[in-house]
Amino acid sequence: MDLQGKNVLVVGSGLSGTGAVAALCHAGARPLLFDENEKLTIEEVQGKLVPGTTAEIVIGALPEEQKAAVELVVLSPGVPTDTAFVEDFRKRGVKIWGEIELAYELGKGTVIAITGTNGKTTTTSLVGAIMAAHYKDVDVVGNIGNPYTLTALDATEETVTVAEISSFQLETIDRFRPKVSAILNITPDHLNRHHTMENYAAAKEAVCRNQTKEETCVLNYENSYTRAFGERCPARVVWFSSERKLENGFFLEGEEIFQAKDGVAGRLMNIHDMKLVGVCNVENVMAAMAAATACGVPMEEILSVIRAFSPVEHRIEFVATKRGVDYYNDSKGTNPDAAIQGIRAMDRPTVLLGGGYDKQSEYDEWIEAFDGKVKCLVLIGQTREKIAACARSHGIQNIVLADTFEEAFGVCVEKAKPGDAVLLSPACASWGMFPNYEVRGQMFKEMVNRMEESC
Ligand code: UMA
Repeated sequence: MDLQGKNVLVVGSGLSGTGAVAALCHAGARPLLFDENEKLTIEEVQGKLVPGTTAEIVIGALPEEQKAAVELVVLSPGVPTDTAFVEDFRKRGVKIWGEIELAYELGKGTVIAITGTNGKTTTTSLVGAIMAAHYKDVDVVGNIGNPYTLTALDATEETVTVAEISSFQLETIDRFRPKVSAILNITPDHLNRHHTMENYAAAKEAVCRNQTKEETCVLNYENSYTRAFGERCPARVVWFSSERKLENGFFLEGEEIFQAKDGVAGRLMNIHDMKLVGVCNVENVMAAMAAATACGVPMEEILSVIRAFSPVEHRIEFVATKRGVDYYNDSKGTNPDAAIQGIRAMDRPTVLLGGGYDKQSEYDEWIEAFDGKVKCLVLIGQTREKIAACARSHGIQNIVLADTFEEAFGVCVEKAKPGDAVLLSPACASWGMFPNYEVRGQMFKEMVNRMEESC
């Protein structure tokens, strides 16, 4: 689409919206930046714009005459696609893109798109590091926190863009067609937004919608959704498995990772030769190997980056030992499935700090994964009562409900004894108490680091 002179409505003035405005300005369009949050001021939003870019700004409600002039809508990922507001533009026949589609339309070069319920950020960072070791011009963008629109305009045919893409972002793609896609796993998450697991899985699967057998999709053989999707996936599928030998693909056997081609398997590396820990990370590593191989990176180079790669911040991240207690920040455990990986990684009595924004998740499987290790469950946020009731039904009695994050942290410090662990792994998004999981994790780390060594 030629954007020159087009009236484009950008909805949401966060990272994606301001990134989209910048890209639209460079493309010669006329962006109108709209945010429904009435608490914002025009000056505040103006202050968030990328220097050198301008947009008309509207806060609260969009007047009809401005609606009527809109020729393209660009939605931020946090904006639901099934509201009357969005439906109105659909009825008017106006195209609705997400920020990812806009960036894709403006960008050039090779795109690798990584999605899945868990492991996206680690895998995206790892693939980004592997690509950067082999190619000169590599951008790591998307849900990881770096809007794709900010790099798309500078991309050339030589650029490799490694994008972490969420289900929210995939709802609004149109022609987005990565050379390599990966769906790491699909487990319940964001059901308040997608309503059903079918809708959520369909959003994830959309990452391959425009791919053909000329492109590659990396899929997890051990996830029921991705395994079933492999049958109808339009791309060439490369499998990985943490549980069985595969005829073709990447698999874990014992402590070794193998790559198989037509039934012949070659050993690649021992899992203790990397700094990432846990089966979930072995899966992420195998997915990264598959994606990088599909982009022509030699295996020796891939392995040397994997050996040196350190875990991502906020994901089962060791913070410090204070008064004999090990503190771990797993703020990125924003859904039960991710939080299961967090508690599984603990090998000692643990005081677990959980709870947060209600995404209508079920917590039974997470609580079953406690496996006798959780000596005290400290809960905050909207979900604290629901989680407490679920935990009680699974026989957990030592539960403390706290009103604030600071109060919850104080309880953790008080309950943990030398030799224990304190784990922030909320199984919930941070929204409502924090702007995002990074701020929550950062605050936790600051509180740990401020503690005195001894009482
Ligand atoms: N807004 C509206 N109308 C609405 C909803 C929101 O006007 O109906 C406005 C809000 O008032 C706010 C703005 O939109 O001012 C926020 O937009 P946003 O929620 O899309 O947030 P961004 O700052 O653009 O950040 C988004 C992603 N956020 C979400 O998907 C919720 C970030 O992922 C991503 O890093 C960023 O784009 C850059 O690509 C965060 C996230 O939590 C980390 N993602 C979820 C997850 O990982 O589970 C999907």
